[in-house]
Amino acid sequence: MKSTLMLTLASERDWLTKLWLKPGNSDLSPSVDGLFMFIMWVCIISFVALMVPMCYWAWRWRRKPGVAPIRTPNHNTFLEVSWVVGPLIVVTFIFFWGFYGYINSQVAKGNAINIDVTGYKWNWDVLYPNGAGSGQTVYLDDLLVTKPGETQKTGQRGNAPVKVIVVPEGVPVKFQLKSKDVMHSFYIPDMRLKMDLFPNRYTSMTFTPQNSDPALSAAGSIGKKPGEKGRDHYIFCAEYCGTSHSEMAAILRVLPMDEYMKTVEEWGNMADKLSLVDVGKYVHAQRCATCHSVDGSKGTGPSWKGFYLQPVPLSVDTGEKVDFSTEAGWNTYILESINYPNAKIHAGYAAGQMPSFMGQLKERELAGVVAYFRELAGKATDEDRKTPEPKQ
Ligand code: HEC
Ligand SMILES: [Cu+2]
Repeated sequence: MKSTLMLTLASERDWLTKLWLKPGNSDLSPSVDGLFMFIMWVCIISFVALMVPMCYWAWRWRRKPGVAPIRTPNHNTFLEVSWVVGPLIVVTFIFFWGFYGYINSQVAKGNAINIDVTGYKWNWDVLYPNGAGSGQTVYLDDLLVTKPGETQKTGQRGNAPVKVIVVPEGVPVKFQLKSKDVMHSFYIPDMRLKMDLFPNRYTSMTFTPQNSDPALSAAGSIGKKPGEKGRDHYIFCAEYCGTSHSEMAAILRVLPMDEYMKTVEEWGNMADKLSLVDVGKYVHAQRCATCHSVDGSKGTGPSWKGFYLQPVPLSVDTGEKVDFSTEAGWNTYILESINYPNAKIHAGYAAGQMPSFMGQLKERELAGVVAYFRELAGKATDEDRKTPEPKQ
């Protein structure tokens, strides 16, 4: 009965609903929108029911010359019981409706696809079940489609491009959320979902994306090449997390299931399609850029620019002789730093900051990182820059 009522309330989409809410795109939207509008109507009705009699009575019983003031009654059991019990019934109803929606956004269906999201200052990392990360970045508002088939460049909003996160239409997905540093909040207004991310703690959200038709895309067709499929939605960070908080956005793209599979597979095999230097750049952008700059500036970790083939000052003398003047010596040092970051510590940097990436990078990605180090030192070879032949 309750769900029929919610559906009716939400599917009406009267002018008042449209004023507050853009059309929802997940299985949760009818319940959330219905509850929102229910509370809205409770507010409107109680406002009118209280304010109109109040104004009328203030006028009706106003002080008149020659009329003695009437003593105010100080007790009315019927009234007192009804303004306690009446609202209690309404808020209890609201509680269970909200709880029902909350549980639906928390308990994932058995066949849900698990997507790992890590927030950090100031971007989102995604990890798909096949190990792929997001393989596409776009500028917000880069392209706006005016009429079908016609695109108009509108310039860029924001300094940094944001990642595209794809999800399949009609299949439940579960985002598993955590943070690397401070609190963030993963907010997808079109899916009616928002959940905080914490360091050292997992939170999650689950929903079934609906409708991959790009025509009604709430976020426009951001950075899409003509013919690219899917419907785009904004993702924001909704917890003030520092300097570039306002640029901590992403795009959620709902694709038909087969397109989704193709895209995630392609992103997983990214390393086989790019030159070694580009693989290194890609790995850096996806997983290392928060701590390692490539312009020589000091971050949480040392910059990757300018150190290759230079001696690295180590804070503890392990007694081991490292020959930093040869490529072999440096490449060994890079690989060791990725697998065992605490084996040797670059002087001036803290131990225990860099997580080990052991087993997380493929061989070609490791070679790519080394090639990128060479590139940043102006020592990349033709082999490093060569795009591999497509495999048949
Ligand atoms: C959370 C921050 C952080 C992330 C993310 C990170 N690193 Fe580091 N990295 C550090 C710190 C701090 C040091 C210096 C201390 C040390 O030697 O462990 C370092 C040192 C290194 C060094 C040694 C360089 C030198 O000049 O001594 C290499 C190579 C390296 N990291 C590679 C990587 C790669 C590759 C990735 C991404 C796959 C990565 N790091 C991700 C923090 C990070
Ligand atoms: Cu944030």
